[in-house]
Amino acid sequence: MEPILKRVSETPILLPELTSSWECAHVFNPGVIYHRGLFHMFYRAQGLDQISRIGYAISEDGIHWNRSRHPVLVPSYSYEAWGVEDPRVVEIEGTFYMTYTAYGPPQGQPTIAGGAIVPMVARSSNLIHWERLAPIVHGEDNKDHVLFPKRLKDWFVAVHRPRPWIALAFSKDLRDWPRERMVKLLGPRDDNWWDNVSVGANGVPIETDHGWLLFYHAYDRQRVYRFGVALLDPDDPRQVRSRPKDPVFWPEMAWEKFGNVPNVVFSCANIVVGDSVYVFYGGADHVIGLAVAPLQEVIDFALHG
Ligand code: BMA
Repeated sequence: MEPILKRVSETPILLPELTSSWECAHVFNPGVIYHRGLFHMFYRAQGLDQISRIGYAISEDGIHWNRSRHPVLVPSYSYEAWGVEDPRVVEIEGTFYMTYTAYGPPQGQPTIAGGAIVPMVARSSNLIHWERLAPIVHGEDNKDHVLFPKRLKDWFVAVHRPRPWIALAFSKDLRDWPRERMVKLLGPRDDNWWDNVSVGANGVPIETDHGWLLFYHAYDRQRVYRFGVALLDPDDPRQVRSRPKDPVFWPEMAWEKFGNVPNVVFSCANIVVGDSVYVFYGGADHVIGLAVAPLQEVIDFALHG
């Protein structure tokens, strides 16, 4: 089997920066937005203190990057004192939004090993200054959250992950996400070889003629992370229209198999530029890679794969 997404090169497109205290250890899991002819990348970085910050870089081609010396988002409150992680970025009605995971000392019960995570939403008018709004939920193991690029029937819609499900949440103001409106979308498939343990959304869902194209990641009992796709109903994304059995991408290169965490490709960005979808991803929680495919091929696979 061949992956549908093809790497643009045998090497990563972004590496840790050895001369920097905050990004010398790992750079991974970037969110990317294409705006007025430039790719803007927001990437998770760890340095000497092992705390995640969000770095920023720009590029004309998505391959060669100019990075900022300073991070654009750093832990600023106790609930994120251990790191701000896995940013996903979208523009809705002229405003930019970043969804990221805040990681900090447990406030009440720990929700993941050692601490608490909170799925946060922040907003910006210029991509540099980010204002925190609110988390989608509190006090549960929930992350991998990302916003749809437009309101649907007046509601902002978020994909999130109340383990082990990918679910949808709805909000009128991006601050209050009523529990009673949350619905499960898709979960691990017990009997399927690659997505049988855990699933979570990748980047912003893509609007196509056949519905919302959702990229997601999953791992199996060996903890190998891979990407798959699903199509959601164009008018009612709570309905899953198709979900192929096989993945579209998986670790193959040495820098995806070995690193900080082995056998991980993890993506927060699948953006359409021209006729192609660009999938930016972390390799082994250590470096950043890029894989591309014609959008039509991914849609065909999502429909018939
Ligand atoms: C998940 C995420 C990612 C990470 C992955 C693999 O839980 O939080 O940040 O890339 O684990 O280690």
